[in-house]
Amino acid sequence: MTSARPKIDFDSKIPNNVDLAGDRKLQRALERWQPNFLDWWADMGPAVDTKDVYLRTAVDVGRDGWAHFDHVPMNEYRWGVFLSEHDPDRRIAFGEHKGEPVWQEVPGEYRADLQRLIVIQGDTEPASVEQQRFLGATAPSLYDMRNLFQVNVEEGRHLWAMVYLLHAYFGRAGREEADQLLARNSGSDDSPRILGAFNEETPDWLSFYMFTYFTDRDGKYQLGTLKESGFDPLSRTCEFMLKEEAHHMFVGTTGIDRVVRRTAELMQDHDTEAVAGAGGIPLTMIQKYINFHYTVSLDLFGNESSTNAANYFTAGLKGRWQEERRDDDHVLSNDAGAVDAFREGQISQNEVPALLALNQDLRHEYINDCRTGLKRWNRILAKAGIDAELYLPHVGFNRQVGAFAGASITPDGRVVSESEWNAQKDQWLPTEVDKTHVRGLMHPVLEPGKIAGWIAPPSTGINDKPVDYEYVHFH
Ligand code: BYC
Repeated sequence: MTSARPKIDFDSKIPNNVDLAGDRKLQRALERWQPNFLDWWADMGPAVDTKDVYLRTAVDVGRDGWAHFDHVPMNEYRWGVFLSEHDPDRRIAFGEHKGEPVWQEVPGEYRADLQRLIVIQGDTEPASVEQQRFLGATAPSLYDMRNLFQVNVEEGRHLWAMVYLLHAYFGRAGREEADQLLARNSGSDDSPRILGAFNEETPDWLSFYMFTYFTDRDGKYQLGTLKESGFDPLSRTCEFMLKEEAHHMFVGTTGIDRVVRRTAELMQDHDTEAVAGAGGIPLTMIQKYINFHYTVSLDLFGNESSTNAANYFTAGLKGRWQEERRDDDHVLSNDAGAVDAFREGQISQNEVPALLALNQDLRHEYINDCRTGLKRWNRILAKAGIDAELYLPHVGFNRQVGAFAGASITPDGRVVSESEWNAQKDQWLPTEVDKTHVRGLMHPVLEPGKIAGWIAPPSTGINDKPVDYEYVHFH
């Protein structure tokens, strides 16, 4: 494989490796969008006033070293447009165009579908920044505050990535969609974000770690399928976004590790499961937060049986997770698959053409990946000698989208009456009392190296810096 490293222009207003300077019209259009983005960031981005933050900035896309770390004032962060390396030999790996060279321009017949996929992806990025806007005020340590802001600036960059595609390839309609990405807002009554999970609140740090574990992980899988796209600029954009995404999931995984570790310590110290009085988060509450965030994230995979997904695949727009490693014909027109179904009050399965089953196929990969976190957290509990396990609830529990939408299924997969479900739901999902307890623990800890009492410290710092490094400076 030959691949070409695109040249980086870090001096222009918008750092990029897409030769913006060579396309004045596009450059001007993006430079007109830039102040609107900065206004949105000021209104909707992190609400805590800082002097500067130790942040990673993308400066290259090569294999060795793509990021630069330094203290930067957040509003001076250099949000740039970066596509991963270009492979001139790349061919479409699936669908009816399998084997043809990838497209450098949008094929007319797929314009609407591609635009829709890019808009949905783009909509989630600023939504998450809006959801996390107030968390900085209650950060459990400077290390965590820095991680929050890192996630926020990179979601901002991912918005830039999608806006670049809309401006560069979708003309006036694309520019209008780019404006709309700043006009919709998470949780707004009049113009909410497109997907359900992105209109939920992230009011406390336990929710933040759950969001970065479960919801960012949907991002990993959706970006992984768009990375397979026959539309090469989308593929290359997503490939690079995935690099940044890894840290976001690390924040979630290790964040929940640390909450579980601290809860285990408190359980041992006080010889009780009821650690709320000792300033901790009881395991039962952690389980409820898992139940909630996991199930709203399952909804992000759409319907189990989807003609949209079939059409995207056949057209070569959205592939499967690790498409090229799959051992089949990559066309799937003669294959069958099974999808979840809920019929006459019973959990069952439907046999459907494999092409229709692609959302469930991706969800299956996602669920397996989610299980790795549960194993880690249960290992922490076992090591502490605690005889309790956290788990993922049944896929039909608490669903709003797909076969199980509205069904009354318990976390252990029993179908019950609606009244029984409602009578028990406070044992399964966070109640106002739980949320109030968790929020009540959220007090900022701003001294380097110090940590809030409800969470264990991290085992290492960022970029080889010590845990007690001054990751954030204030005025
Ligand atoms: N909420 O045929 P179906 C991330 C709609 S996260 C509301 O099953 P499809 C990130 C659906 O739009 C990754 N509506 O749909 C994470 C469709 O509407 P129309 C974001 C929903 O298209 C953390 C209708 O129901 N990226 O990056 O197969 C922080 C029929 O459904 C929902 C993507 O999602 C829902 N949950 O599947 C920051 C990738 N689910 O056509 C970032 C792009 C379904 O009838 N999106 N509907 O009007 C897609 O690939 C697909 O559109 C979906 C839905 C997987 C979302």
